[in-house]
Amino acid sequence: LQQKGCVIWITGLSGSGKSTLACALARGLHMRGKLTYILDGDNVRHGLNKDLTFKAEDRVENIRRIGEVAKLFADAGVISIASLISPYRKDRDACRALLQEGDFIEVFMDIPLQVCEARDPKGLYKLARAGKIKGFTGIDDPYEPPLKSEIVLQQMGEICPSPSDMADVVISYLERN
Ligand code: GGZ
Repeated sequence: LQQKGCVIWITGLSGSGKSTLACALARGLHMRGKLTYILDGDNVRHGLNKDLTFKAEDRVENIRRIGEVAKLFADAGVISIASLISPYRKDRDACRALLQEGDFIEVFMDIPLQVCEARDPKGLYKLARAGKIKGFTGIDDPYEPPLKSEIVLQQMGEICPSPSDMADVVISYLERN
């Protein structure tokens, strides 16, 4: 296997496009002959992390486990793509500390709450606003944006770049570094 593993850690609000970027990125890397594995919070919560809720201590554990698994994949030479809200800076930084310098690439989906809420693909923001989901990130639970992520993806005015354009930004970062 002619590749070095690393962790690409995608953080951001629900509805910011983390999973979509993860898929586009995996596709783009696959086309370049790279082996990837996606660890998506929402999916991992159906298996490995099905004992965890959304209260703070369980989110901490969700982030910790996904960080450890992402590191195992990276050790095996795979490009692991973690996509989870991972709202707490301290816990993302703990995952970063598991890897060698340069092997943890944090990608911040810097999409305003109002945009995520307008998308509301699963109707969860609506439920959170109605008080039917308690402790929803961005509504009544905190999100701590990264202060120095390797990559920040934003809208250009009203326009959000396409998933494949965003994936290209990440892939060119990987190629440069
Ligand atoms: C945030 C929640 C919540 C609460 C359910 N807060 O956009 P989605 O729906 O498909 O993805 C979100 C997912 C968040 O799981 P993560 O493992 O990424 O979160 S964390 O890193 O904070 O542990 C959302 C849905 O689960 N969801 N309840 N209360 N998102």
